[in-house]
Amino acid sequence: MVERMTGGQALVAALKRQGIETIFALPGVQLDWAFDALYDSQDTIRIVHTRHEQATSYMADGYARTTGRVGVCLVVPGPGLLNASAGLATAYSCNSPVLCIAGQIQSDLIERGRGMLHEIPHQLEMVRSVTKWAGRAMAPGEVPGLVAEAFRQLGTGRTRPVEIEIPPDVLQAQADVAPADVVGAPQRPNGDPDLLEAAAKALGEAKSPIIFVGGGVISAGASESLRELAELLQAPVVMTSNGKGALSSRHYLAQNTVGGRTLLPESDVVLVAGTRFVPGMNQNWGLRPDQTVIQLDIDPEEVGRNVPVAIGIVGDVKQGLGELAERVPRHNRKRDSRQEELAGLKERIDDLLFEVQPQASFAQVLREELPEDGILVNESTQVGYWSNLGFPVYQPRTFLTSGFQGTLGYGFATALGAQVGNPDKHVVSVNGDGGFMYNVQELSTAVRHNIPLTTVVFNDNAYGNVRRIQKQSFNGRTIASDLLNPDFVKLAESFGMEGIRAGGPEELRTALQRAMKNGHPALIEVPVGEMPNMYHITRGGAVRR
Ligand SMILES: Cc1ncc(C[n+]2csc(CCOP(=O)(O)OP(=O)(O)O)c2C)c(N)n1
Ligand SMILES: [Mg+2]
Repeated sequence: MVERMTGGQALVAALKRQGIETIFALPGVQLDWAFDALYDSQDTIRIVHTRHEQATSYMADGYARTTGRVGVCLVVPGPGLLNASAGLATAYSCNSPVLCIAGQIQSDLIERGRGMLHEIPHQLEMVRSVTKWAGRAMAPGEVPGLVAEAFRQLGTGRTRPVEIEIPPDVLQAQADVAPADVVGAPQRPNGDPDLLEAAAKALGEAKSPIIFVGGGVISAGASESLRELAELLQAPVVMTSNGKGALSSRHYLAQNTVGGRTLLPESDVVLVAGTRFVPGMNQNWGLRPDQTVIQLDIDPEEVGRNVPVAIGIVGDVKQGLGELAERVPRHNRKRDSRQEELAGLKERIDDLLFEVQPQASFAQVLREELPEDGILVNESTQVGYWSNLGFPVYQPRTFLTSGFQGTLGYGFATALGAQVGNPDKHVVSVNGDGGFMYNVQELSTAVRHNIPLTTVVFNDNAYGNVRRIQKQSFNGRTIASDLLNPDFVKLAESFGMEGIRAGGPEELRTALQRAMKNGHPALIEVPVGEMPNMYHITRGGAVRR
């Protein structure tokens, strides 16, 4: 039904039609008419306002990745959008469905270079670097279609952030606006049946198949099919840190990348599903030409990008793995259970990881205190690096990383968003003192919006990772890596939040129990010394076969 409304009202109506219930936002003059429209809709759309735009996009990402629903952030143009861009880059690297709504300068002055408030040239082109699609509305009547297209993009193919922008005069202007159709279920093409059959045959006939998976299995909701296929093939499932939870860590077939390095050389057919298949910084997996690679991915550009593939299947990973599980039995060898052998390998890797102290003991306490469905949001800090490999994850969407961006400082705000999206689950944010202070101002957001997140800060008064590398590689010449910190407990208290200091793993346990019970945000500071590096393990070759 056509209705007379402002562009701002058209925006809010379109978001409501898509079922949006939460927006992470920071206002400003170009957005006044959007916020005034949101004022009237506070019973359906909750506004969580932050203290810096970077937190709006991080929170939208944390919300999106843990719920599978679209996370929305709303920011002013120019500096506001630039501030949000590290969060968009992180969401981009983690294939997260984030919708960023940005302001613009007055519509008839765009790209004139007159120096209007918050003007940056080529804003739309700039944001395309960290989104899969971006668009602009130049009249209120265009707003519903723009929002619908944004949701179509979010639900089609590989999920990645998108951006829309609306100039202030368009948000203010009144017009007769017709609603656009609601975008329905995600449109994700099915894989080619002939290729799936060829893949099923190769896997079924393989002597020692192996499966590598990443976050794509989690965003596709393909865990069940993955487990079924892996069990049929008795194939180990190697999960990247972003793919943790695709198969429960309790399963004997579930392996981390250390296990992957150990098992890959003896595998003849390698199924790569929903992962870029890149082991880490400037390394490759060291495949041999006699190993057959089958790759399944929703993104055609990803197939064969990093390794040559014998069979490349473009399609939805859930449908593809389901089809493979259905087709493999017709080709499958008789296979004995590899439980004893692979559980043994896991144990040896766990023993090796447990030698990395104190990281292992801290992470173990975190796992023991976090419920089965609790969510851990990781960071670029010593206990975090350890967790990428060693932290057991039992369910999809319960372990977040910053993906290939490795964005220091993303964690605390991302965890706040995860907690907003999962009010009934326990969420724990792991931080170093360096990374935590990137978003320290959001302590205010946690209290203001009563987001009951438990935040742990491992404090070594340093960019510890950098300092250790400097010491080891540059003969003790450390520079720009020592940090001066506030008293974190007092800082938390000054925001009106519970602050607890924990001297070691067992005190961390008690602190976590207390924090998770109180139903309010809490910060736990853990003073620590320098921790050992674990490159000898991540680089591989450390485990005997
Ligand atoms: C945006 C960004 N800037 C800089 C870095 C480089 N970097 C990686 S780890 C690190 C230090 C982390 O310090 P802290 O959070 O205290 O953790 P710690 O290593 O001390 O445990 C830095 C500066 C990065 N990864 N991302
Ligand atoms: Mg530190």
